Amino acid sequence: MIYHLLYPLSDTFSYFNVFRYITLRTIYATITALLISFILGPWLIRKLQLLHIGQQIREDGPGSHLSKEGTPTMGGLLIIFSVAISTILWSRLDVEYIWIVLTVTLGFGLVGFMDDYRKLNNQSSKGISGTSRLIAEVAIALTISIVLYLNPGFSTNVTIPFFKKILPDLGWGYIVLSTFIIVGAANAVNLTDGLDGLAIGPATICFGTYLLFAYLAGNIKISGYLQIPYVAGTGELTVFCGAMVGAGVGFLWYNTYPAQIFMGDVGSLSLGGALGTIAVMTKQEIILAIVGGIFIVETISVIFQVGWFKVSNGRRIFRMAPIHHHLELKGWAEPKVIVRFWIISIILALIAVSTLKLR
Ligand code: 57M
Repeated sequence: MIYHLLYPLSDTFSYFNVFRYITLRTIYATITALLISFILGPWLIRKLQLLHIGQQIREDGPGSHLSKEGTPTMGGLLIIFSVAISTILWSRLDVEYIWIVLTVTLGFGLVGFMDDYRKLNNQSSKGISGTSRLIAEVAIALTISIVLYLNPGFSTNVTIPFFKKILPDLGWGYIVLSTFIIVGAANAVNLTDGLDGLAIGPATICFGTYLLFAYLAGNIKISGYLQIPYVAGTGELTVFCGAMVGAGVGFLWYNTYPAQIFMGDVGSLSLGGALGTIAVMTKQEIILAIVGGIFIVETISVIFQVGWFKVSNGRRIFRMAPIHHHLELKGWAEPKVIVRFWIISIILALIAVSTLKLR
């Protein structure tokens, strides 16, 4: 919004010319989202406590979690609010991709909110049925994927990490892949959010990595030099990713161990849905499996555990899935699991960025 208000005045006030730069607007989007989170965090925590919007802890989980009963949840509302305000303030609102990613963030956030609300109403850790939730998520992701498919400026080629010459064109199949990535990312982040800061840390690192990818994909010269797909307009997604980084760090201030607030499904689903959408729109779809490797490992641990549990009549591969609970039950202290997962996320992000040159 600021761009549309002030840049046109740059003929009269030349210093307003700075607002044309994505880098500057990304920096201030990050700072704005961070400040909103810092300032509103304590207020929201108090409000949720007053409204008794506290986490229900399952009996069959790690014993150490029982003391978390009643921790304020739905903190994802703060993340979504900070990101939305900051993005609308600092990005160019005439770029379709901004509205697409905001729609997914709010849409998946609404699905998560309904799940959280149902858990609170039932006073149990069971929310809306998995099927209803999945149908809603697929409906949102499918709509977005079709909108992108029908956009003449958006390619249905898939970027394969390490191979610049291999760009398979999936045609309408891209709609299926895009839907899978968005819904998969949302649920992978959701599964991972089981320890203090365990989801927001890697998610913030992922958005920081895609901040770079979006900037490169939106710059015709640099994308040409790196031989990565140029997608006109995705440069503005740099601003959104900056807002996500700011909101993520701001939320982590209160979600770090011992957490004063949980993000809830409203947060985990919106973060993951937004991340999957960014990966698709920047044409860095597959590399999300590297950048978001922590989310992939967490999800695979669940798939293997549940699968083996069923085929082996109740035997387990892990002491408990997802893998963060397995490590807890092996004796790793919660902060040790969390920080080590952050370190792995940083390493994966660096590897992912390196693939831009290793191709
Ligand atoms: C999402 N939610 C946390 C919080 C957060 C199939 C099965 C693997 C599904 C899985 C599941 O239910 N996943 C749901 C994970 C929950 O966190 C809430 O949910 C939001 C995110 N969606 O924002 O509101 C609990 O996680 C802890 N937590 C923190 N700090 C945080 O910052 O400590 C969350 C955020 C919170 C709190 O305790 O209550 C969750 O874990 O449910 N189920 C599981 O993950 C369960 N595993 C399991 O059932 N394993 C079995 C299956 C696979 C056969 C097995 O391995 O034998 C575990 N989760 C819980 N208890 N709570 C174990 C049992």
